[in-house]
Amino acid sequence: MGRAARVLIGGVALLCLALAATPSAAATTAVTIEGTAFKPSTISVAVGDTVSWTNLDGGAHTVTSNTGVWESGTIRGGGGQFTRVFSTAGRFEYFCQLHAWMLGVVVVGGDGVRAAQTTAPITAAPSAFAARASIAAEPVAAAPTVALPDRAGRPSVNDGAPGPVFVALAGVLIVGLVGLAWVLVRGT
Ligand SMILES: [Cu+2]
Repeated sequence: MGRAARVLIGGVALLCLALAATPSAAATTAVTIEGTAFKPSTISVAVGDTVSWTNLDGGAHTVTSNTGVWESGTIRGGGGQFTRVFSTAGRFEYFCQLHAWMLGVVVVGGDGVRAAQTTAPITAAPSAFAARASIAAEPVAAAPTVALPDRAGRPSVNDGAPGPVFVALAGVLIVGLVGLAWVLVRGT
């Protein structure tokens, strides 16, 4: 075998090794939310993969980690999405805060990890009380401003009473009108 052929074979072998050592590109696994359920409810992905949830129901849902690892917030109905990258191996159970019976699990890891963890039953969501407390903590849209009477228990500086500038202008106006009327009456 000539030198050129050996160099070529060596180069090709090195290239193959490099390609084999390169981690495969991270994938995205899709979960749909429909019929008030996560479909599929159990998925297994590799470390570094992305999971994307798409809400096909009419109403809102959440994708909430049972152990507080993540919180999607409200995912609106009609196509709202939430995506998350799972960068550590493990078993991650989640539920919907608005429908605590909606349960799912993402199993992240090598094939050995996944084989063992994917078949384990999904445990129940945290208590409804915890779920409600967590929902209450979410920011809500500001209520429309309503003019209220004097706030109870707090001394009011200006509520309901005309300001000093207004009083002064009204006084000047009244004096002027009275003066004008007096001039008109005297003129006739
Ligand atoms: Cu829901």
